[in-house]
Amino acid sequence: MPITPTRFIWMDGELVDWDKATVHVLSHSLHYGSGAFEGVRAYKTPHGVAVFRLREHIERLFRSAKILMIDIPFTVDEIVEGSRAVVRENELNDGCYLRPLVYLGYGEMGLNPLPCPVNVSIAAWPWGTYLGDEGINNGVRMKISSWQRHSPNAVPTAAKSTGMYVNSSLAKIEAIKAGYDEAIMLAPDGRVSECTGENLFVVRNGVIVTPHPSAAGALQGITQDSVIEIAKDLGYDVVFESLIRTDLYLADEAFLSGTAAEVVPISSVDDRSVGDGKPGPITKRIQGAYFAAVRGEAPRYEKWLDRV
Ligand code: PPE
Repeated sequence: MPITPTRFIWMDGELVDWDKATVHVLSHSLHYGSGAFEGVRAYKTPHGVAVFRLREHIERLFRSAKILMIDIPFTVDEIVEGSRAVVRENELNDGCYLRPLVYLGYGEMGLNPLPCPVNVSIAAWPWGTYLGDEGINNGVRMKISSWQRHSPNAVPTAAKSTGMYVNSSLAKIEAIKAGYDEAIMLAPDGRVSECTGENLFVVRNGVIVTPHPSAAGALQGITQDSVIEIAKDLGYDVVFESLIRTDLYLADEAFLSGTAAEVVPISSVDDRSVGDGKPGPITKRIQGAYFAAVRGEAPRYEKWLDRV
């Protein structure tokens, strides 16, 4: 997905011109994947642009850093304010995607990351639908990947670490080359984990089921959490439960959730249509309520909006 440049990127406390926001080729994270990042979206609302669940994202960034033993030289408040500044100063009033990144910079080489300088950047740019307008409206075709999700004792799946995404990218390449939109990854025990950059839900007999992030070795999604709250508010039962691949084939409805992707119906898994292959009624209701929440059209979820 192409990036549309904006004016400034926040780097270590300063707003730097977009073109000057560069790093040295010997930066540690570039070699060893030793960084952590976030993906956050801001939306246009009737009362100005608002970042969706900003503090929760930045708190997760700090949890990722903790797992990686990276000591971020800023506070949560400073990164939250830096994120707001990037949206404000770039005048991204119609909304945008934000990418906070913690990376180990230039100064040390070798596998011991502990002596490395810790740098933080926050970029933002307008970003359209991640899996395409067609996907968001009519559903995406999924393939179960031959690439397994990491064992949490090999690469910690609770950390949104840059290096972890080699695994996701391999799965994504495989799915795209085979003509699908996105991949579903199974955990080492064979159970459904998540997608390359999204969590996954199925609907079975009116009950909404999603794998528990810790049990499934998946990222604890903030969109997943939002969907669960919205679904319960709409009166649905939501349960954390392990899923196997045939649960996906036999689901009445299925959808995925993520900040970049938002809420996207799944039309088929491994060429078996989910339900009748069209977005199901529960999926559509939840998707509609999610978009109303992020766009500031649902007073109940104002608490999730951070105005810049
Ligand atoms: N699982 C993974 C592996 C993941 O990367 C994401 C977010 C999620 C689940 C959903 O988490 P949340 O955004 O909190 O609901 N993926 C980010 C990166 C996407 C990318 O292309 O890069 C995102 O959605 O911003």
